[in-house]
Amino acid sequence: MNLDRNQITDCNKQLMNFHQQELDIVSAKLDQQGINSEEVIADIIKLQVATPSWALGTGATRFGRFPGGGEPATLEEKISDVGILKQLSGQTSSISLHIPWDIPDNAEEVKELAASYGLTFDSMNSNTFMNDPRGANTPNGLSYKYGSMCNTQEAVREQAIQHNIDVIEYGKRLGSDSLTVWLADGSNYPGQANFRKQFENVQDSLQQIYKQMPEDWFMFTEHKPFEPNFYSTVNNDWGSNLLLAKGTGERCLCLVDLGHHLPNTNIEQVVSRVIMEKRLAGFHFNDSKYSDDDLTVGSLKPYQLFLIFNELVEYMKGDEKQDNELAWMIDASHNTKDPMEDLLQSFDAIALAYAQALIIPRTQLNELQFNNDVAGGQELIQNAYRTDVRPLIREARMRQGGAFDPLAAYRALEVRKQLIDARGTRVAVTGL
Ligand code: LRH
Ligand code: MN
Repeated sequence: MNLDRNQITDCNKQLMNFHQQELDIVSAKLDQQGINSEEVIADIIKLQVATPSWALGTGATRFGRFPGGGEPATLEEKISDVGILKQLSGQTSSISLHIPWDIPDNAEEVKELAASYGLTFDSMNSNTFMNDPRGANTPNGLSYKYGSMCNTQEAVREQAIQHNIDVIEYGKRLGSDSLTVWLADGSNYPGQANFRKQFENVQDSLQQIYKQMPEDWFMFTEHKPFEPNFYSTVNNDWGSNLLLAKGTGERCLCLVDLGHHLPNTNIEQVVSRVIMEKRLAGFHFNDSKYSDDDLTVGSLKPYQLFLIFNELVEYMKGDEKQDNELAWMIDASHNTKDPMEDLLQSFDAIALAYAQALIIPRTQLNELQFNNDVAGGQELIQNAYRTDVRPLIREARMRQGGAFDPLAAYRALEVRKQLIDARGTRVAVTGL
């Protein structure tokens, strides 16, 4: 489904004068601080966030699932929905697939379909955390109940390795260039497993996959402290993740899922450490109150998101560069919201935090930090956080044919109603 671009332009018409006034005000204010608003707008346009295929339908918890209507049931429908998000926001140009949930019937046709919406395929996610009912991720017909790459049984590890190689093959045909490996592997009780043997099995398995990975591909390993295992997880934190990445190869990098950190973890410092080691893959953006809640980005801890982007802008505007482009991806699950509205809000929160970090006068900040002007440094970054940068983001969207306010346009154009009219209220489980 393609939206009529004129309808989006019409949505902006009512706000145009108000927008221009606000844009002039903030541009003048930034100009006084030596910040070029045109450069900020250009950077915002460049920040394209991948949409996760598994977040286009209603998510679930073990306590139930309350699906809305018009949800995508096929890979083709998911691609079409991401096309709508791109048209409305101008902030997403790729889709991150999860195998076996998104196995393409014909990869070349799927690639063409995505291209017709201006979309490409971002990182490919493998899945050895559940036994696919069709056996699509268990080529040897063995269960991942006691883990996959950490499993004491070599045949299970071999099966997990083969599944990841299969995922790479799908990715090559779709034009992706990275494999994301999140492992549920771990244990539920003391005495159940040997920490070191599990870690070494995972390390060895990642090395075997890495050897089969094309030279121009990257592997992203993703740490998580717990769930679905509740006593230990092999790749539990940034330390284990860094060890695994370094033990696997130069092009194995650490993916930071914001929800995969124990309460009060200083995630912006984790990001700084991983960047210092030149091993940052990128992000699974979301937000959380308690654990891996997969809530809308910036909905609980927007200041933390800003502080994380402060570390990222220091890296992006600095001289030291990693070989890879950082991967910007959302990983969320929507239990009570329209998935499309939730994703549009997440794109907005990411652009806001990025823009706020982009307007921090970095030279001044370095001076204040060097002179131990504690309050001065704090005030400087808080001033950026408290600056209304929304006119810059609106302008960035409009320049890409997007809506000033994508969520309002989504509702005004009755997109969900159109999807329900087209697809009905059938229930389709296409992910978590
Ligand atoms: C694990 C995780 C991982 C995905 C899954 C959908 O919690 O963050 O990135 O495979 O969610
Ligand atoms: Mn994730």
